Amino acid sequence: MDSVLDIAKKIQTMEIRGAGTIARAAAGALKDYSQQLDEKSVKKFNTKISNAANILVATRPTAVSLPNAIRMVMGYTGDTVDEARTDLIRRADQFIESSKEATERIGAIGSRRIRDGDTIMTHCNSQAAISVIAQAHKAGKNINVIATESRPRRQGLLTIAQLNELGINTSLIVDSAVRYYMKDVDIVVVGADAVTANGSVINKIGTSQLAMAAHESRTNVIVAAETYKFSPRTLMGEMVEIEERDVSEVMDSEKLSGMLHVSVRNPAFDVTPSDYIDVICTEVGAISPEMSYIIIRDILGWDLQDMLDNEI
Ligand code: RUB
Repeated sequence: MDSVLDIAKKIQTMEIRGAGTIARAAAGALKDYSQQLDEKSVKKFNTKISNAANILVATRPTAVSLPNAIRMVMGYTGDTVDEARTDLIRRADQFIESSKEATERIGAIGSRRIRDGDTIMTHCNSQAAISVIAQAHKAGKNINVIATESRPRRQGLLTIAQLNELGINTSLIVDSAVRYYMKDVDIVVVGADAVTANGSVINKIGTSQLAMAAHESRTNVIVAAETYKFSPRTLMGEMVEIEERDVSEVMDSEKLSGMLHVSVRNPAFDVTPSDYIDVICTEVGAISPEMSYIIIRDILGWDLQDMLDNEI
């Protein structure tokens, strides 16, 4: 169980971060754990795997990629421990492989929306969004990127390092400069932690402000999101939980101790309404946000009637 707890801790502390990377790490952790178990009874094997899955799912509440990935791996079957383990490993490998392919495919699809000479604004650090930008650059388009710092964890610094490595001209700005620079932006490209059944997108805090500024200036917003970021449970009316992280990410908590009338809030994500999104680029195509239910039903295989019948 140590390896599972180790990955769980790394996800919690954000050493492992970003919705796709989190999902692949969790699938990999279940695979590794299954290989360490020397249970003889399949029942005990299943119980241990299921406990590990619960620990991993509880690490971060917002990225729907995490429960979706775990669900895909947990669909394993087998009458013996060997059969169960083999099927689990196959499913984990399949998820990890297809998730990487999805990011590439999203890049190929999304990059067609980028024109030669475009200035792109991005937020936080999304591998799917960077795939779109990278493939536009690879196709020979002359592009510039404006990347936000993304307080409080400053994931924008990871983005500028990645884009620099690719040789893409990039400017770093503080989050509050988004509207100031929007006049220079041709297209906004961001990732997603979750997409709801009604086409809203949950992504790093500040995304909705950026999308609102883009909407105001008639600038298109592209969301790059693998289909496993779509949230089946929102079909049943559930809301995606917005993680609120520790105050210490925003300011030194000790400095706050004398301030009896002050509290610090630190939501990690926000919700961008579908009205502000032009297209969601998935690995199965560029869709309008209104088509999200079709992804949940036809690609992820969830059916509203089944969910109601089985009280999921
Ligand atoms: C990361 C974030 C990213 C999405 C998509 O938040 O909001 O935009 O997770 O990333 P955090 P990807 O740093 O809190 O995990 O496209 O890599 O899945």
